[in-house]
Amino acid sequence: MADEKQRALDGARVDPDGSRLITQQGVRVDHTDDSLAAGDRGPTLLEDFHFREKVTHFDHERIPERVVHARGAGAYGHFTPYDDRLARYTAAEFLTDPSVTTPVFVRFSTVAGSRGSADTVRDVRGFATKFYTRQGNYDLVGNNFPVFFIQDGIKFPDFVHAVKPEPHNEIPQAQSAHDTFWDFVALQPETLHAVMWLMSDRAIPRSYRMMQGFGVHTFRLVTADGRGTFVKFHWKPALGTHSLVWEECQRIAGYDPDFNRRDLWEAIESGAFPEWELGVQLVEETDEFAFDFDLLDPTKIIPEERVPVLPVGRLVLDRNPDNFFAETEQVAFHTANIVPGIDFTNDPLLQARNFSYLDTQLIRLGGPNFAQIPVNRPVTEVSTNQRDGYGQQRVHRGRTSYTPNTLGGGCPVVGGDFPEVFRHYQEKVDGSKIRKRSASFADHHGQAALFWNSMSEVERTHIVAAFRFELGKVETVEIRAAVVAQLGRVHADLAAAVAEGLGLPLPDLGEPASTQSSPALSQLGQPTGTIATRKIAVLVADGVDGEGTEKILTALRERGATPETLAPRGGAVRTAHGPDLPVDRVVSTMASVLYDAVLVPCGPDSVETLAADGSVRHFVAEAFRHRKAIAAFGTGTELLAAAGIAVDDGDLVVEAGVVTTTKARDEIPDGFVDVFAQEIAKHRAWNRDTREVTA
Ligand code: HDD
Repeated sequence: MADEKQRALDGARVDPDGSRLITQQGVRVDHTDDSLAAGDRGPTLLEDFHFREKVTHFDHERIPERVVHARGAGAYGHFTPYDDRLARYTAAEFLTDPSVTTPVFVRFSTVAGSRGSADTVRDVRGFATKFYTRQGNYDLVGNNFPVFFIQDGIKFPDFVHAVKPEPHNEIPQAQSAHDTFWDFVALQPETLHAVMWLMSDRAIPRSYRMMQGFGVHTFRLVTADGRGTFVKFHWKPALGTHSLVWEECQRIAGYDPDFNRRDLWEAIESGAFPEWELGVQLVEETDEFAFDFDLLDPTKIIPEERVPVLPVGRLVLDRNPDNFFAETEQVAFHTANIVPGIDFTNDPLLQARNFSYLDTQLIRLGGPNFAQIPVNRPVTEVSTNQRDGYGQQRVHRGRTSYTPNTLGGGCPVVGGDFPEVFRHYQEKVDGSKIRKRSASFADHHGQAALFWNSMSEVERTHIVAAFRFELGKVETVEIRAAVVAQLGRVHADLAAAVAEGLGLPLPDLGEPASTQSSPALSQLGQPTGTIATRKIAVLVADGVDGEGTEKILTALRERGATPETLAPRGGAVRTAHGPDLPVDRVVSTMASVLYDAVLVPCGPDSVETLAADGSVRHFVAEAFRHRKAIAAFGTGTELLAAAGIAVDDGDLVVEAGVVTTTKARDEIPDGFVDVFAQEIAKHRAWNRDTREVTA
């Protein structure tokens, strides 16, 4: 859909069709493979302007990567509010007028790794949205965790230096599993709540399309008559919130380091547009002190059971960028980009961010004119007295660039009424200048315990395993012990389990820091029932039951899934009875970790070939160990047996995510695909016992 933003971008888009080689100065050249030299084997001449232009441009093609969130992927889309239910709270048109669809650009990212690092590392994911509203650009620069690691932005350089690669040898890349990070955690217990999220499955999302987003801070909505309401923003993915398992992440980092980036790109290219629902938690100003934590403390959530999330609108991403650098790399988000109807609070982390984002763009994008870069331009008019600076693209006419003036007719004209113009929320502020954390920010363990209490058994097992993995990589034993001591102040069960795995003595164990829980924090209780865009590996070889396979492929595609046939070699496989079946992938180039589920069709010859190949048996066994849905029909079950997976014979047998039938061809029972789809939609068969099967 060509919205206002896309139409504006059209002016900047350049297509290569039929164009000739012309230099930046507009001169046509006929040769670009050899430099101008003095003689056959002589030196290159300085006057070779074409050579110099080409190489100079190349020499300057890199800009500094983002100091955090360097690796990311972005897409365009649009946001539409469901109705005017927020009109009572805000003057922001894009949140309250259902007839207005606002173009957006969203960039997802990891935090710690460099631009070239792998996607599937254990990390926070950025979820930054630029709304090109008719009242100006609004940036909601959030993460997939609702809490942050520190309470005051003055600690941000310390926190980032601790989590980034260590400065002496730049190791490790994109990992929190090293001494400096955990040293910081042990000494700075305000990190603990976010660390719980980091050790949980939230830190390893299956897809950007399957993760929640949060504005994190408490912001303010402001009505036309200046009334404020506290607000927290939530994004909920239509496909549900799902994660990888840790072993998969490590393997995918090798098989496909672009796993999440590719997934987003391919989904949009295929027309399966990712969607999120925007929700808000609203708190009246009069209830500012109604909680046992401070609303200004970014290490705290407001439990959804306490203040429900009100759904207000829908975000759809439907267009990939044309050029990664021009758009995804040059997009510049800034928490201080707000529009009438939205305002800040005194959250000290937010206040620091309001300085940092503008500052960082100046070095990253080379000067004060980065808002003129096409992806950053608002869809509204821009009219300022700002002139000059690196990269100035506009030709400002006239004599005046100051206010007030008479020579320029008084332009640009100031004035107007809120919400036509932005006006700051008139918060009363009164206090002494002090450098001191508010006592209301003092509890660092309560919500870490709340998070632990809210997890299912499986999720807790993953958290303990993550702590053991990460702390196991820490070389300084005292740091391991200091972190475990902090965990002892969160919850005895957690600390004991981590200590046991590390072979450390039990720290002092008191009462849990909280006995409360918030079921909404658990990912597992929230299945969505859809298998749309799920990738299913279909293992085939010559002699496969083509008829049965086609029938199931069709049924899976009808449900929106993406089945791919994998065979020992490319091209097509001969089927037992009908036409050849095209092969999508050669099995040796792929791994089960790149798929959500596995299907093994019938075919005695096909299965014999596959079962004789150790890497194929490994493929199936690994999918089993990662608790993915697996289905087999007819003799396909023999490959499961060869991989060590025991199945009972029957017309339709379902056992902990393994769906089988002895039938093949047109006798495959109708319910087979339904049941397989149900198992895939559950994301994993958490009740599966995987101990007997090694991959
Ligand atoms: Fe930040 C980038 C999210 C705290 C300073 N941050 C950045 C991005 C996201 C976040 C998603 C990537 C934007 C993009 O895709 O271009 N940051 C957060 C969240 C925070 C947070 C949710 C806490 C609630 N950040 C934070 C603090 C500071 C910064 C406290 C500094 C005091 N963040 C930056 C930055 C970055 C950035 C250095 C790097 C690149 C950029 O801004 O454009 O200014």
